Amino acid sequence: MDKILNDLAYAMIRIRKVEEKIDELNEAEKVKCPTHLCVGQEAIAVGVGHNLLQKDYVFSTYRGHGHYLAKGGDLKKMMAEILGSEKGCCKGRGGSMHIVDPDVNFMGTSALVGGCLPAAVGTAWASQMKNEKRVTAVFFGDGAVEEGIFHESMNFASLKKLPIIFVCENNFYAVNSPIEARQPLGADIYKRAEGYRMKGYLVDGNNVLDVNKIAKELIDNARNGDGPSLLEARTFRWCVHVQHYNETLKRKEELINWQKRCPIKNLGFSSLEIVKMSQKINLEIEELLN
Ligand SMILES: Cc1ncc(C[n+]2csc(CCOP(=O)(O)OP(=O)(O)O)c2C)c(N)n1
Ligand SMILES: [Mg+2]
Repeated sequence: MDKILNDLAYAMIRIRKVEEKIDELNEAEKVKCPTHLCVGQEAIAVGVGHNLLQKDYVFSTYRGHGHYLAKGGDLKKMMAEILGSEKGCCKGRGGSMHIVDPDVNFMGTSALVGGCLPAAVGTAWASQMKNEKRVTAVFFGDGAVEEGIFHESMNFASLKKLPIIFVCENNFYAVNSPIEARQPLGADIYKRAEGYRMKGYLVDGNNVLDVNKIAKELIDNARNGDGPSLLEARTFRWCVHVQHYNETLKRKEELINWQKRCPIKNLGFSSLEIVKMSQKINLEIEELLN
């Protein structure tokens, strides 16, 4: 296995193990804030994050633990934040839904659906004005596409040719509402870019190599002044919307099918290799929690 593949796998397993630990802490009633886990969706955070530089900006959502870690965020500061400690990246005042850490240019997450989109566009505009060659990546869910602010943000970013990539994690659900109950059939999210004269791309969000490849191209384009793009990454969340890991009976069948396409298991590592990496990560987590 080459180094990149190994790094991508390790980063995804690390996010998964952290989310599992948070679930455990939730069950033990140690977490005082709402937590939205990203289990099943790790490949998107990792594939995009792998291609960003330290100076690049990331904005995300309340489901943002994976995005923060993939940007090089400090796991200790994140766990402290989730546990409401002064040692957290926001001194324990923000909690899981409001992770901000300028040390790694992770500029924020929001409890508001689509809430970070305009801030990300503004940041990209500032980078452009200062000719800094910095790229902004903004993550959001399929639900945010139904918000007016998504369209305003896309319009302005395209008009100004801003160095930003819009990354839509399409997990087909907003809370318990399936996408077909919310958007017209066939309204592929990536195609919305066309209306703003922006390039739109579709990728298998469970394939970290595919995400990594396309993200590199789009980030390079943005850095070179070719303007923004929209990336729709299709995936599935393995947990209920908020707090607990356990999936409801309602989505069980879909979940079983998506679990067969686990972004970690399908990378070709042996079970033993996965166990070894998991053990190392679990040790890291236990050490920092002590
Ligand atoms: C502006 C706004 N409207 C509604 C809500 C309530 N709400 C919280 S999460 C959510 C679902 C969003 O789904 P999606 O954007 O697909 O993200 P996912 O949770 O699937 O990652 C909704 C409607 C909110 N927080 N903010
Ligand atoms: Mg969704």
